[in-house]
Amino acid sequence: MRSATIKRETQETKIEISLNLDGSGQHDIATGLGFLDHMLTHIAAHGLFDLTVRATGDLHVDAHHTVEDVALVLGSAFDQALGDRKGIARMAHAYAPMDETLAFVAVDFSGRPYAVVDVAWTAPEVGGIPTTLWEHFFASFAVTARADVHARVLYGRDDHHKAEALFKALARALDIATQRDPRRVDRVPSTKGMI
Ligand SMILES: [Mn+2]
Repeated sequence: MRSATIKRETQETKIEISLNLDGSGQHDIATGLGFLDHMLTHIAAHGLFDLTVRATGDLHVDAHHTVEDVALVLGSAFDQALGDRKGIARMAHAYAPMDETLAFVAVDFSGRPYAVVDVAWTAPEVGGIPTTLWEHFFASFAVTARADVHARVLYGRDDHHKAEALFKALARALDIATQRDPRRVDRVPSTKGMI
């Protein structure tokens, strides 16, 4: 089973995430932030991952710690579920349109954490969450997933659409990158022989 359950508790947040890479898109997500739930649901539904997320964060402060820590734990879940990364496609990219918006995400489960996020937001907030936090979400995810993640909104007007298209593109890219390619058998997909 390529799956993982990760619990993380700090004085700021308490988070538990279960992920099955070879799922069917079943999801049960509650973070206390409706818009974050909406985005994580897209990862499950469009990545065909089974995903359970429970988060209790210091929302009386703001959304920052909850968004950040959910991203960190989600990245850890991908890292753990992928194990030694043998046989996976490793690199993938996807475009996702949503009405007037077009988003692009490329991922590489390279073992080398890096994130580049290029989005021109229209407003300072979307769904009660500062739009700048989405860049932080992708960066935090990249660190613990030990992946290179490039995310870009090519154009669009509506910030809800921009965020949603980004997460749909992330989901599709993660699905393809984490799939096993039978031609690789059990080889690590790196000329170094390890990731
Ligand atoms: Mn929506």
